Amino acid sequence: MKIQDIQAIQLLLATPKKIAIIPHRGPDGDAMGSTLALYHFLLKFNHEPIVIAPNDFPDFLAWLPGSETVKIFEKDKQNCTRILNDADLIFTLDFNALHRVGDEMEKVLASLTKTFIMIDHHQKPDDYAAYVYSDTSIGSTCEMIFNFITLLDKKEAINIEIGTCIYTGILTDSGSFKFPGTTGNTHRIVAELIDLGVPNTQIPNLLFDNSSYSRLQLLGRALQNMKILEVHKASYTTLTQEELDTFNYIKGDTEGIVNYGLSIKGIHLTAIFIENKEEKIIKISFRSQGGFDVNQFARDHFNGGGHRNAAGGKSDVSMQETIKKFESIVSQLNKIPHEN
Ligand SMILES: [Mn+2]
Repeated sequence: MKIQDIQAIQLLLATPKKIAIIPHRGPDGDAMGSTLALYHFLLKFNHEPIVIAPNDFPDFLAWLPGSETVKIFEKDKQNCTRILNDADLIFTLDFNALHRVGDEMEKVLASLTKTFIMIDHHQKPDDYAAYVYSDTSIGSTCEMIFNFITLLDKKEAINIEIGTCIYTGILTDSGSFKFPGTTGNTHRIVAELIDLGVPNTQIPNLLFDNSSYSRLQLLGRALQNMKILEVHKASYTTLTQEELDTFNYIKGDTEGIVNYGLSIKGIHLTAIFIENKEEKIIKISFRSQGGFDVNQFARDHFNGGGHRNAAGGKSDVSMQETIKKFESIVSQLNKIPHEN
C-alpha cells in the first residue's frame, strides 16, 4: 500500500467514524475473519464499525468473536441500506468487484458517494475504491489485515480477539498452510499470533471438526461420484439437488469437498459441480496444483474467476451438459495440467 494512502487513512481514522465493513457474498473463513478482525480493531479506537454480509455465513464460522453482531443484508435490506447510507467510510474485504455482493446490494453500494477502502488478494481489482490495498501474492485477506494494522502503526492493538479472526482466515485460505501463498511472512505472523495467546490448536477443531453425520454421508456420496480423466490429470465430482436433499444439506456442508479431488496421486486439476435447483444453476469450484491457472479457466469457460489454484464459476445448463462441456474443454487443453 502506498505511504500516502496509509497517511490519508490514518487521518480518516483519527476521529470517530461510522464504518461499514463488507465481505463478499457466500462469506468464507477469510471474508468473515478479515471483516471481524477489522471490526474489533476499529472498535478499540472509538469508531462505530458494523459488518454487513450480503448473505448469511456458514455455521462453522458462528463461533468467531463478534459474529453475533454481523448484519445480513439479504435478511434485513431496509436496515442495512440505511446503515450503508449513514456510513462515513466503507471497507470492502476479500473481494475486488462490487458484483461479488450480489445484484441488490451492488446497486445500493454503487449508488453511494462514500470513501471506499478495498483490501483484497484477488486478481484484477475494479476501481470503485479511493484507497486500494491489493496484492495477489498474499495468501489471505486476513494476512493483509495484519499488515494493514501494522502499516497504520497500531500493531500493539492486536489482541486475542483480533488475532483469532486473523488466524482463522489465514488457516482457511491457505488450506491449513498448504497452498502456494503460504510464505515465511505467513508463518511469522502466525507465530506472533500464537505468542499473543491465540488458541491455534482449538481453532482448527472449531472450524473443521464440527461435521454432522449427514454432512459426512454427503461427502461420501461426493467421493463415490468422483470421476478421473487420467490422461488429462484431472478429476471431478458432482452433487445433484436430489443428493443434497437426501443428506439434509445445509449451507457450508459442501465446503472443502472439492479439495479431495486433488488428494489423488497424479491429479493436478479438479472440480466439483453442485446443482442449485432454486437458482437454476450449477455452482462450480475448481482447484489446481502447480502451474495450471484455474482463475483463467473459470473466466474463459464458466463465468467465474478467483485465484490461480482456486477458483469458482457457474453454469446455466443442466448438470449433464455442464459435465459434457467440462470434459470436452479439458480434453482439448493443449497444456495438460502439470506441476509448475
Ligand atoms: Mn481470501
